[in-house]
Order: sequence, then structure tokens, then C-alpha cells
Amino acid sequence: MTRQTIVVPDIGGAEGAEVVELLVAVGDAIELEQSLIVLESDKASMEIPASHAGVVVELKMAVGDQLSEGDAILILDTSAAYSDGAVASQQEASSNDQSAVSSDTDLVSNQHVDEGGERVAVSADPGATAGRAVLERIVEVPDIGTDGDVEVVELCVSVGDMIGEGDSVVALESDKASMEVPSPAAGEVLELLIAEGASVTQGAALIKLSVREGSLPAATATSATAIAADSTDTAVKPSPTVATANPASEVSAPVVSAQPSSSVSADMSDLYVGPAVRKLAREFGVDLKAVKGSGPKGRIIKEDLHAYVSQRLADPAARAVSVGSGIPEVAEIDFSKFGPVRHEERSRIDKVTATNMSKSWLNVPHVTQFDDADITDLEAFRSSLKAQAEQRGSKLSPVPFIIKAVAIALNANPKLKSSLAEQGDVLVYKDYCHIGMAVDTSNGLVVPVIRDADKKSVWELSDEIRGLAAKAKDKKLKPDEMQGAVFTVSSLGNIGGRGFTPIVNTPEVGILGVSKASTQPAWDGSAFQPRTMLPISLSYDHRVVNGGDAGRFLTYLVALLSDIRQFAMN
Ligand code: CAO
Repeated sequence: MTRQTIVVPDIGGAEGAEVVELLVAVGDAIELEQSLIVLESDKASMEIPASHAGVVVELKMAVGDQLSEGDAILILDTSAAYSDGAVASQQEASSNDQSAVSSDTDLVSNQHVDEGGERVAVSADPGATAGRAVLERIVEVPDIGTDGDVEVVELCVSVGDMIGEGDSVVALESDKASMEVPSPAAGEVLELLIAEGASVTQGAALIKLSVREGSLPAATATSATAIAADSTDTAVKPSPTVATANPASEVSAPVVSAQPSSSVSADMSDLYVGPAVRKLAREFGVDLKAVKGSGPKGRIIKEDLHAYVSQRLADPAARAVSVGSGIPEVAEIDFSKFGPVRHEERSRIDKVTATNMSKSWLNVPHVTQFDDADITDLEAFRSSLKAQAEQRGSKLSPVPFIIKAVAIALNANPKLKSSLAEQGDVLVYKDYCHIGMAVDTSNGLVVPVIRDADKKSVWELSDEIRGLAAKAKDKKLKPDEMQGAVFTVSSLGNIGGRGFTPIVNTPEVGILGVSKASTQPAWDGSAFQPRTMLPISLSYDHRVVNGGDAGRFLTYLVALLSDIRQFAMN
């Protein structure tokens, strides 16, 4: 087997991007460039492609981990047989290789499937690819240093959860200590075998876990007993924990720890708190060391956290710090009082956008100015280019013309592309013209950046806009493709609306909102003429841009859009 560690490639300098989705599992045969995981940074989601083909033998991270360039994602078996599209045939070969099955089976035929307090079964997995076994594993209460009962004070997982090795399964409380029982392996929770409040002793079954072969902890491998189901025995054994072996499975034996995992998580020694409360504390931004626990042995329970937060909010001094500017908060309402409701966790991008919008709204004195550009000639010209666009294999929307015109207008009005520095004492003028373009994606609003928009032709801008928008929608944008804009264009023209007041994307000082063009009657001095009018709105930071600056910029922009021959002069 040739093991190849696949690492996070250059993701444009994003540090600590969160793993939000695993797209492959141990045992999967993957192709070159196949997406492995989805990472989410503050700015974007991106799928990380495989740099080699092969079979996944080990995952080196889990959902929720923070990864940076060079961090390991997984280990692939890239043996020649697995690469170059030979994956399927290799699997076929291994599934038919009964001699390999027997030899491994011989090795383990005397082993019990109930070993060291953790019962394991190899199950048939109709969905599994050949070469990958699925184990059902009962996680039990390990040696907790007492013969007496301990109470299950918290269930940390639910059925269907994908959990990582070491993730807490339950929190237990004895008369001596609180402790969390970590999962000995990564997998999916199939069944909860215990309820909160139950009294348990060592060996009691807690949950049933479905574990992919190979995802068992590496640390246990050295002291482990190799177990494989007898491939000749396809009957379900009487034990509830034993299922059939998948006769088609490759039989590199799953490895099972002979010892249960350690029972007490390290930081429980000085702080008794369950993972659910820890998670809540992280969401509130509360340092748990400041919270007094009222549970047995000083355990911090949810009620302690709520009381702490309420008390902090009631304290005017703390409040000024925690909610900034002393702005009264909007009270949360229990909407279920009025009818059925559904709660959905927001994407990280949505949450970051919300924070950035609030930050800009609260810090930047916004003014929005409106105008209409007569784009009748622009539209006629654009229509005349339809065939040419088709020949080039693309489509030409009004947006590249708008970006081109904005770039020209920005260079003529550089204050609109400046930023404040040194607490507002200094203005930074930029001699480049990178323009951000808001893109609406299923994952939230992202703003890829068109570099040097002022130096590109309308065709080049069109291609780049389409490319960036497609990448944004496919979560393929890198962080550096979303950095460095001097100004943003937010076009809702393809969606509709007569005008809106966009929020400045700080530290930029201006943003252009583009609404839907429509045919309007325009008075030419003797009669009304049908003209195509494009409503645009400019929001600006009034600390930097005054009405005169904004008026000049917008008037010039309207002139450019109304007479695109001007483009040729710039
Ligand atoms: N008026 C009328 N029609 C317009 C228009 C306008 N201002 N702008 C675009 N259109 C039309 C085009 O003519 C084209 O129609 P045809 O195919 O009939 O010619 C269609 O809309 C093209 O739409 P598109 O989405 O494929 O391409 P686009 O270049 O217009 O827009 C992009 C690209 C990325 C800006 C857009 O897809 C998008 O995501 N917009 C939303 C941005 C957003 O959410 N802003 C709000 C941010 S603040 O919350």
C-alpha cells in the first residue's frame, strides 16, 4: 500500500477555515480532483479537491476542525492499482479474492467480538463500496473508578449525529467527579441505549455507533486485537451486537481496542461542565471560568450560564461592553406560541455577513443617492453583440458594462475608492481599481473581486464575472479572490426592484446598487420617447464622501452608461 497524505492546499491565506462537510468516507475510492471536504472561512465556502486518486484509508480531521494550508485532510492508498481509473477493477478483484478472505479469517477466527468492554460487529452494508466494512459498535461505560452507580447527567449526541473520535458521548456524574465518556471512534450514532437521569455502572451500553473500517483510532492499533468476521459465516449471530459480515468486503481486518477509552476528559479536573453547556458558552462568548456552578460538585449547568448572562445583561457597565453603544437589544420571542415553527442553523457566511452588516450600519453614517441612467443605446449595442457573444461561447449581460463604467468613474473620483486609516485622521488613496461584485449564493452573500477592472475590456470583464459568479455558487472561491476591493457593485437587476439602499462594505466607502432596467417615457422637448432606464443607487460613508463627491461620481457614471462611446475614450 502506498500511503499519501492529502493536505489543505493554498487557500489564499485563510487561517483556521472550518471543516463544515465531509464529502468522502474511509474506504471510498476517489478520483483526481474529486471534492473531499468543504471548508468555510469568514469569507467563503470552498471545496477542496483531491490531488491524487486512490482509496481513503484514514480521515485526519473531522467536521468542526479548523484547518490551514498544509494541514492533513486524509490518507489515501495510492497504489498503482487504485490510481489512473483502476479503482473499480481493484475493488472487484479484492471482492473476489477469497483466498485473501480466508487467510485473514484464519488469523482471527478465535477472537470474540466482545472485547475489553467494547462490543463490535461487522455488518453488511449494502451501500458500502467493496473494500470497506462497516462496524456496529456499542460504546459502554468504561472503568470509572467506582463500583457504585453513576448518573447520566447529559446525553451529548443524538441519533444520526456524525461524531469524531474523542467526542463526548455522555456526561456522567458520580459522588466523586463529573466525567465525559469519549467516543472511541468516529462514526454515526445509530441508537441511544440510555436516557438522561439513568443510573449506570461500568459496562452499561450507552450508544450504538456505526464505524467505517479504518476509522478506528490509530492509537489503539498497536495494542489492538485484529478481528474480522468469518467470511464463511454469513448468518446473523444471536448476540444483538453481531451482524453478518459483508462477503464482498475486502478483509483487511478492522482493528479494535482491547481497552476502553479513558473515562475522564482532562479539563474536567478543574472545571465540571458538559459539552452542551460548553457549546452554549462559546455561542454566548462567555468565559466559563467566570461562571459559578450550582450542580453537584460545582458542575456548571445550563441554568448557571443563563443566570450569568442575564446578570451581565442587567449590569449597565457590562452591557455597554457587551452590546456596544448601549443599543437596546431586540428581545427574542418564542414564535411557537403563535404557530408551528422550524429552526435552522445559519451558514457561517450568513452569520459573518450579519456581523459585518451590523458593524457597517452602526459605524458608518450612510447616505444613499439615487439616479437613473438612460441605457437605451447600451442595450441596443449589447443586443447587437448577441451573436458575437454566442460565437465566443458566452453571454453578455449589462453588468460588465456597469463594472467598466464604475471603474472609469472611480478613477476620476478617487475619494470613492479610498479608505479611512489611523482612527479617521488619514485617508488612504488607492492607485488600483479592484471592484467587488456581490453574488447571491445558496450559502449566503459572497463578494468576489475583479482585479484591475479599469484595465479590462468589457468582454474580459464579462468572462471574469461569469467565472467568478459560477465559482461563488460552486463554493470554489479562494479567500484571496474575495480580498482587496476598493468599491462594491451589488446588482439586483436580474432579480427585480426599483431601487434599494445598499450597505457600505467597510473599509470601502462606497457601494453601487443596481436595480432592474425598464422602459420609461422620457420627454425629449416635444414628445415622450420610450427609453430604457436603469435605476442606480450609491450609498457612501459620509465621514469620507460628501454630497458633492457623490453627486459628481454618480452624474459621471450616468453619463458613461448613457453614452458608452465614452468607454472608448478611457
Ligand atoms: N436590468 C434588467 N435586466 C438585467 C439587469 C438589469 N439591471 N442586469 C441583468 N439583467 C438581466 C440580463 O439581461 C440577463 O437576462 P437575459 O438573459 O434575458 O439577457 C439576466 O439578467 C442575467 O442575469 P445573471 O444573473 O445570469 O447575470 P448578471 O450578469 O446580470 O448578474 C450576478 C451576475 C453575479 C451579479 C448575479 O447573478 C447575482 O448574484 N446578483 C445578486 C447580487 C446580490 O444578491 N446583491 C445584493 C447584495 S446585498 O444583500
